[in-house]
Amino acid sequence: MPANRPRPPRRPHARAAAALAAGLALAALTPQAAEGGPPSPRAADSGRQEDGGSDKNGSKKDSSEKDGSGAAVRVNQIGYLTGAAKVAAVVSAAPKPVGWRLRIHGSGAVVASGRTRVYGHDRASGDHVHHADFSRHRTPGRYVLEADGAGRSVPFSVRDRTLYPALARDAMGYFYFHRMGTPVEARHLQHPAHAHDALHPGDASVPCYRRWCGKQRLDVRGAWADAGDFGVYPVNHALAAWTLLNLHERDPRALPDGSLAIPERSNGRPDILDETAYGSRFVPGMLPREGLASHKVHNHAWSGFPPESVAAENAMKRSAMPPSTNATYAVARTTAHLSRVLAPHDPRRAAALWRTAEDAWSRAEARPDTDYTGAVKDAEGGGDYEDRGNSDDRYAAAAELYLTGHRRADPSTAAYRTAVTGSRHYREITRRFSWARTATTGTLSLLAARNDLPAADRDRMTRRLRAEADRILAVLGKEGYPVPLAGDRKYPWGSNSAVVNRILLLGTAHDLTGDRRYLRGAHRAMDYLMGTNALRLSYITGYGEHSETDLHDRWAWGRFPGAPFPRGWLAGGPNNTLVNDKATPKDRPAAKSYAGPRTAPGAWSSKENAVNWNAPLVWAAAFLDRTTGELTGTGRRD
Ligand SMILES: [Ca+2]
Ligand SMILES: [Ca+2]
Repeated sequence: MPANRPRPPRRPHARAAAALAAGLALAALTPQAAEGGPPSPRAADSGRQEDGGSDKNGSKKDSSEKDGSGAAVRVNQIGYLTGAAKVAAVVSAAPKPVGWRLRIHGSGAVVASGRTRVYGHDRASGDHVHHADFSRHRTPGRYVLEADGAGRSVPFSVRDRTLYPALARDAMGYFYFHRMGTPVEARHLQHPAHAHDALHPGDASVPCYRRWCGKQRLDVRGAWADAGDFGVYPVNHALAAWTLLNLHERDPRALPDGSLAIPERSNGRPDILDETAYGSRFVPGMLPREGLASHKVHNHAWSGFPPESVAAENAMKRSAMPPSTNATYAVARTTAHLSRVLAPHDPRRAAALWRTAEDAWSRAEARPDTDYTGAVKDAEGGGDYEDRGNSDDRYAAAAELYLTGHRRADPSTAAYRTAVTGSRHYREITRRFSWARTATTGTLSLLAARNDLPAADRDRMTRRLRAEADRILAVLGKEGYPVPLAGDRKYPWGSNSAVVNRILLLGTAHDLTGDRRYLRGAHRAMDYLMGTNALRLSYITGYGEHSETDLHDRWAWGRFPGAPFPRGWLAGGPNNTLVNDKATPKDRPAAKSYAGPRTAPGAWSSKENAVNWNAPLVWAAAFLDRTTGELTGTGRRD
């Protein structure tokens, strides 16, 4: 790696997530700052973060009140369904309600008006917030919202048709963009300039680090680059793949054949399955001839930001790191799940995946206590993905094996069923699920796929899901901005992924109960991501007048000068739990702990992106699309 490249942190994403999952005292971690430093980082509290909101003491008048820019009036920058809750957040120091007016964009005609409700001090942001509720206005059109002393919002729509017709597709584009092992072609990309030769075709034959598997070489070609780097990690991939496959199981009509720009778009199989099957090709290859699966494959050193060229990146030394039980259960659950959904379309591959799943399960069961910890000797150039608990991984794997075995009427099904019902995680559902805390995905699969569990057990799972969804709504309803994260706590690394995962739980709760409070709550959480937030920033690239444009992605950022950043990528989001870069501010309230514009190379703590973050964005977009009719009066699609 050229010496003048900034050296990334030691494994930020994995370290933080694992620590959160394990409930460790994060203060005890010792983040390592990047060496060298990013090119021309802007001061953390410059630019965007000053264009809205009072300062942290609440004493400074909002800049928009002075210049009339409207930065203080925050809306969903795309818009609202006619029957959805429509609540703008207005940053105003006024102690009493102020007047608001909804105007037609263009003519300026007032179509609704009222007075704000004073929310007051928002702990997460430090802002003094008012709410302007214009839910009763249901006439489709383009509008701006204006509040006394705070200016006007950006223009937005009220729609009786789907709000985000292309978002699920755009967000799926993240996965094609990150394919490795195959050329990424101009005709399938949003911007042809992003086309490039195959990254890491050499993954067809990778050695084991320090020969932990002898002289064997593993074939792990065919994967998605994981989180703006070039590593492949079965434990993290498992969550991303699960999320996309769960979307398909809940809504088989989502992202059908022909819907995505991918090479497999006209093969008669749903494109969401094609993309997930491509990204999961490497998974069986993580198993050596015997024993546990490699925990991860990555370079021996961090790549440049960005790499000089495809050839330079492909020349990086790269190995399969030592094995773990968790990775082996991850291989089992991903292959079992994929086998189940591919069975109607590709019985041969489904059968091969099923054999791999059973093999991986047996290997993990034979060596149940090989955790991947900081003590494992491995190379520097990838995420850690440390996980000291695998009873959850075992349960999640057993659930997928049981469901697939049941579908196949396989004689081994009874044993997997017992592993499910006998687990202490049986029926577990928590909003804090993650790649390291996986039991919830197993339970949600039990609620998605046909099985022979007692109806009473399924009822209990649904009640738990409902209770968890109620907690999510309670948190969202108490915050100044519509975010399902409690403002009296720190925001975690990848806080926006927690938001989309909670939309997934709300969506599933809505599907199973028909309760529209969960649907409305899911829209409110999307309002937060789309600009009703402390930074007046849409965290989804290309969506909204003020949307994120530079994420911490080694390949997308800087390699393609002049080409726009791809649309539909989710930024990690504000994070004040563990900040170990130079661009993310450290002295701001939780909801403003986010790096400013054009800081991507040094902003991994808040601008990272990841397969397991964009997958629930796909899920959320497809869910909101499918349920549009419920909030526009045209009924359910299905
Ligand atoms: Ca297809
Ligand atoms: Ca675990």
